Amino acid sequence: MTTLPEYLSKCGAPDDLISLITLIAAQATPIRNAFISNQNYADSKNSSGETQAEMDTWSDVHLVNILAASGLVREVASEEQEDIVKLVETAPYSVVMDPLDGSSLIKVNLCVGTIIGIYEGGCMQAGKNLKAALYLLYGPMTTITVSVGKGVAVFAMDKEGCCRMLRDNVRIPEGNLYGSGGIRTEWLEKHAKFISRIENEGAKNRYSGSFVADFHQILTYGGVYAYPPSEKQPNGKLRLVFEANPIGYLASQAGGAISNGVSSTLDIVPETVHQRTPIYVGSSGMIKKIESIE
Ligand code: AHM
Ligand code: MG
Repeated sequence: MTTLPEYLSKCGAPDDLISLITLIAAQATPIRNAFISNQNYADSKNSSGETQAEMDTWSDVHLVNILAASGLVREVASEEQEDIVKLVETAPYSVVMDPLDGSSLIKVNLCVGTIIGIYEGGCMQAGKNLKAALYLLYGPMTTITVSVGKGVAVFAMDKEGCCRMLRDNVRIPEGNLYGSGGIRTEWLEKHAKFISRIENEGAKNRYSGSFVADFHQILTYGGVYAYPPSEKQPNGKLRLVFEANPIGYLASQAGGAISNGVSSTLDIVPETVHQRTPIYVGSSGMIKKIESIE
């Protein structure tokens, strides 16, 4: 079975990008091993005002240290850090990351993940400029879903830590699963119309509370993951830089799409590191539907 570095090399990725991606993928083992002793919430809050889980900060510190030691990274923008972390000024790449997405699910042992985007140059670029994106999913298996702009492939980590290909040329089908965040009574009219329209067309609700895990399901079976705007949160909950952009890039590489309900979030140049955006991501037909509703 093709290994992760073999696949990246076949895609024509430069050697330093291959090293960076394989280094990040290898962190799935220490991160997974840390779950057992980091089960609780910490006393701290992140820049979005959310209480941090011990695993949020553990994985953030761990990944920043690893990226710093690699010498390949200029800047890191992390969901768990107030400001962009400056590393090696002359290094080729910058990393955007959600070190542990879905962290409220750690206590209940549901699937969580690490989301990564890699840019050439600095962090504050539109998602369409990403050179690579990947996520590590800590489910029954540890999997790595990756794109370097040549489609999407999924790897599973074996017990020696080697990432072996499970699926290549992944395409998001026009499926009928949906998961929507927010509270139904607080949904705005456009979102409520969209959900009722797709439900009437047979869409089935599946929502776990982990964006990365819910997206992985959509990537496989098709449908849409949404975190909509509301009166209280006009830009929804999720963040453009660490969550929407890497996942949106993977979705578009798999023939799907991402939108804020009006247009692609991949075209937005971020103004602030922690800015939020409404998210609709999944099968391209679903994204056309939400964008077509007034
Ligand atoms: P996190 O990055 O702090 O884990 O927050 C993002 C998470 C997503 O993984 C998930 O889809 C969403 O927040 C769940 O929010 P809610 O509890 O409002 O449904
Ligand atoms: Mg997150």
